[in-house]
Amino acid sequence: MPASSLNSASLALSYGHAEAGLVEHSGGVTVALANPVLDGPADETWVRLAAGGSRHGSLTLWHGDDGSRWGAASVVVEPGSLAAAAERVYREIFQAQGHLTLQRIWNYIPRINAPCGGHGQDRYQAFCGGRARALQASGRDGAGMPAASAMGTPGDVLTVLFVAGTDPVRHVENPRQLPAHRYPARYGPHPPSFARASLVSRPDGARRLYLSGTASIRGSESLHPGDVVAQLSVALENADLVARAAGLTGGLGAGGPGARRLRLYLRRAEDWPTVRPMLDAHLPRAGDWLSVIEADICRPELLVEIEACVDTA
Ligand code: 3EB
Repeated sequence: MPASSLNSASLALSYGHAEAGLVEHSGGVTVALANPVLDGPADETWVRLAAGGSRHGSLTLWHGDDGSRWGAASVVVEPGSLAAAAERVYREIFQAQGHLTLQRIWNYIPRINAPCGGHGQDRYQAFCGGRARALQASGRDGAGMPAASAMGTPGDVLTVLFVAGTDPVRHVENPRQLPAHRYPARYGPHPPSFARASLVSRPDGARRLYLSGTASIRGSESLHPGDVVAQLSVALENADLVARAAGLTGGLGAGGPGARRLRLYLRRAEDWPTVRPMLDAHLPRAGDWLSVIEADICRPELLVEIEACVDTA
């Protein structure tokens, strides 16, 4: 293949599709999700690919042209097998990871709030159980995991996207939230495992902050059930605290124009006009990239979650 067409191949996370799946095409690969787009771009291009994908079990793996490694699974979950599907995907991620460091993981969990297994558990908790078993099987504890998001998605497909690399990564916590792997058992028998953010340092001194899905949680408790405006305010505060804890002076506002990409997830599409003025007030800069996606949040009382990627020189 001529270098020019290799250079144009890219990996994008893309919302608003009739069906979820990995779509390889002449322009690269699209990780397609069925969540509706409420505003802003439907696609987020993450990296230019240096080569075509290779298979590893349920994963497809790619090399980014910047040395990063990307992998994705998009698997149909048969009834009753969400935990097993999550365990399989995570076991394969840990195998594929080799000597690389995980930087960021996105999880899209079909019908995330639906009951599961009849012991008062829901599907998010089942997903956490499968992920916990894979962690245990690979001899890890939850403490070393990178930034992540775990969102609901319509249909029956579990989608997991991750990026790993050789650059140094510092995982960051929020001083006002309990680390997720230490959540008490009332949020589920197997706590989630992710860092609030992961800061990647490039050889040229540039840094990238991957900010996890961030909700209205303090300590381990959900604040302001049912109040989307108050929830967004806490989520934005949390995001800012984490960005500052990562050393970004200026918090979530760090970096020059175009340095920040932000995604807002809303459980209820009708809340977008309500919260839009708040976001406009928090994102006053030209060049800010904002995508608004309809998605269920992992706890039923939560209505909004934000995630971000901030590049600084
Ligand atoms: C929270 O703070 C909200 O299970 O990987 C955010 C990011 C959330 C990642 C995960 C869950 C996850 O607990 C939920």
